[in-house]
Amino acid sequence: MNIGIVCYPTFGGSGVVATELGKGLAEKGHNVHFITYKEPARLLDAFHENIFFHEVRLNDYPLFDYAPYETALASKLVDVAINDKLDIFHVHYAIPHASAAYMARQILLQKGINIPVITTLHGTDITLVGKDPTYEPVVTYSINQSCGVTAVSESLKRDTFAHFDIKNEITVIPNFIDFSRFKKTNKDHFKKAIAPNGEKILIHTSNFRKVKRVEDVVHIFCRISSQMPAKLLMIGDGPERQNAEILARNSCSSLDVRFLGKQEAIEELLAVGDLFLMPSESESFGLAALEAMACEVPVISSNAGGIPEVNIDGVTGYLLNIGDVQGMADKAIELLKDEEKLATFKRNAFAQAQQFNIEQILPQYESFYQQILDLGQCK
Ligand code: GMT
Repeated sequence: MNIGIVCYPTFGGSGVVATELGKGLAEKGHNVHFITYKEPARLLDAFHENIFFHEVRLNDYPLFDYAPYETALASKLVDVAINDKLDIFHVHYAIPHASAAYMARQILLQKGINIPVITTLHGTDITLVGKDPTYEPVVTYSINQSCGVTAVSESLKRDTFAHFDIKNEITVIPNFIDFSRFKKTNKDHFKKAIAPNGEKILIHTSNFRKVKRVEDVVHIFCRISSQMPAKLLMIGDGPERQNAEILARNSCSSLDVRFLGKQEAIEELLAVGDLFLMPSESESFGLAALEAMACEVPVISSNAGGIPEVNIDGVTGYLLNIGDVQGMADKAIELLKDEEKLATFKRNAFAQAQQFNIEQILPQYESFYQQILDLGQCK
């Protein structure tokens, strides 16, 4: 198949899932065309056969306070669809990708070319940004006009029906993990450098947006480190990083907290972790938690959104109410102090992550594509 994938090219979850999906499809022999404003972060690691990148360029014009990205994207989709004989558009994150693809599809139909649009909903496109009246009518319309719609969790599917007037079916295809990359490896030298006295290592990775409650991460850690020797690795960057750094400096030993910024080889950092912290306000799935679990790191998380579909309370970690930093710290301390239980949770985390093995999930996307193509004409 010739597949056109539209996504945000950043380290954010939807971009990561879209890129890993594209890489997996290309390995199976499909031609995958990424159409976005920058080469996706996870494509930069190597040259990939069957993968093509088409940059959406925005020409500067003095009239524009805001350059019309959606128009440029739709035009690029038309161009790539014709020249590279695409079979299908698969857009990740509804805003503005679903409406741009809808526009491209209409233009192509006028030229006698029928290219179905599949929209994958990822989270904040529904639970936060998309339901805002600024975008809601267009999001509702473009979801309803998509030929196929998928959501990354049952929770996100429920939220979509709750917040929007959706007439389309939504198929849940969960996020996935590539175990050839995310696996426990021996990084003892690195562990020694981070925790020279055998301190337990806690990890948080995110885009440091408000929804991640990074200040909670610091509060939880300070409570833990007051009870036992521990270190915290804060990985990623974003608007809340500075507040979290100031909080860490003022509330517990800043020597025990390291802010590492954006990192490419997350799996190497996860390899030294004992516990992952995800106190998010909202999380449609929690891909970062799954990445940790694949590397045998149990998770202390909130019970928001789709997290309970990934992290199992009392088995792979613990789930507490949003904002319950004391409860999260107590559970973390309990687990970190009980070596036997910690080892069991690490094994359980790995076993649970296996359910989301790319080898099982990727064929679900392939058969979904085929199902949509077999429908022939849609809307
Ligand atoms: O979490 C973010 O802010 C990034 C966002 C995105 O779309 O890039 O992540 C969402 O999609 C991920 C991949 O499907 C999910 O694992 C995240 O849970 C989801 N984030 C939220 O719902 C807040």
